[in-house]
Amino acid sequence: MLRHVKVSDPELYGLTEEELDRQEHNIEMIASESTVPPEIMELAGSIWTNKTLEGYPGARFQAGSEVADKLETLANERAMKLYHADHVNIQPYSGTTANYVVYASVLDPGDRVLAMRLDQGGHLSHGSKANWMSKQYDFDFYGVDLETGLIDYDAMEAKAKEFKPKLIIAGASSYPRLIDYKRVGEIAKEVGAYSMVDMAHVAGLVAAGVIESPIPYVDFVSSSTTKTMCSARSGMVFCKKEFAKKLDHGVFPGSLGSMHLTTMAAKCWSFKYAASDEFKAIMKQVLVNSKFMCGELKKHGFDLVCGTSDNHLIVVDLRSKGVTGRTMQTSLDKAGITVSKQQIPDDPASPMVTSGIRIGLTSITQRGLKEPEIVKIVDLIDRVAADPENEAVLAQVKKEANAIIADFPLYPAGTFDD
Ligand code: DSN
Repeated sequence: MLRHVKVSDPELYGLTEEELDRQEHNIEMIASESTVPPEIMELAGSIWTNKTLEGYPGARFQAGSEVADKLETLANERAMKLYHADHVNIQPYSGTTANYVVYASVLDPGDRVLAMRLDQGGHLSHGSKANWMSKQYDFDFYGVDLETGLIDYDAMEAKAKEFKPKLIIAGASSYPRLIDYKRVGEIAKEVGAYSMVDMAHVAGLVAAGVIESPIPYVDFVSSSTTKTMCSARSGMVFCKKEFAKKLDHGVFPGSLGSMHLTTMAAKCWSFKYAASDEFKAIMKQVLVNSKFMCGELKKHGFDLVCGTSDNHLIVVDLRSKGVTGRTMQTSLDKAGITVSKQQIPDDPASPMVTSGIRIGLTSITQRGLKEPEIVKIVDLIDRVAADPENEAVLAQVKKEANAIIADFPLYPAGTFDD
């Protein structure tokens, strides 16, 4: 790997090797992560990076675009076929950028937008006060029923009628259940709003057909292509045919500049791979592993937000264990298990401390871990929760965590040999 960098910049080469080693030896369960196939790294670092390009196939601002035109056209065709969509724009650079371009396409400054609360599972770019979008548009929020943890669609509808938004956004960063996209689309129609789903976390599950797609039910669907899609660090937006021109204009020249042909090529590869039996089997197993881990966590006395999971992620409410999300994140990390701290609905702790953790199953499923390994991992998580500051416990757990993952290499031997 990196044979030229190895010679010209040994320091940076060393850091990259160190990160490979970290990923190889840790049980990675950050819900927004996955392990990209080597083809993604090849394409994301390929000669496409030399080409500057703006506009759309057949209408470019730079010469020498004929091959890139073929690439973007092929990628668009594959994406639309994979997701059964009328239209796609794959120029956005990330999931967050994909959200911004939808806003740029349909909103004017000061327009009202209704989105899910960040502290109950939403996303920063859906109008959080901390995000600059909150200064451009007038956001209000819906949330979950605090008893069940489930999105309260009746409250969403009532708020939509009262607030009269121009856009309603669904989709979340930390919501372990399925979202009723049909209902979201209906509520938006009822109040004359555009509807949008940010499917970043579940795009791979949707591509594989193991959970329902939002695409038939709403006007715009934005997404990143990392997370369950297991592709390059990039984004994409789908829309109904009637909004195609609006979206394309909102992307370029509306808000973005030259596209990244490297990640476009990588996404193009993924749109083919995601239709394969291999990818579908992985996504199916992600759901099996997630549900199974929920059962194991409950057996060990952990409370789960929403009671279970229907997707790739689990949110654990740690209050009954008397440990914070921040402590668990730090202690598990020391013990070779990587998760993220997570606010739970109505969290008494601050966002930096939190009362929960979020666990994602994609990466470990890609590596081949199944139920027997999950039994062991949950036992390790429980031992850390019981004694999170005990360095001897953490060292022993780390040894066992490393032993579990050692049988499931991140990449097959020889993948990065020259
Ligand atoms: N929103 C962040 C997450 O879900 O972890 C990054 O995509």
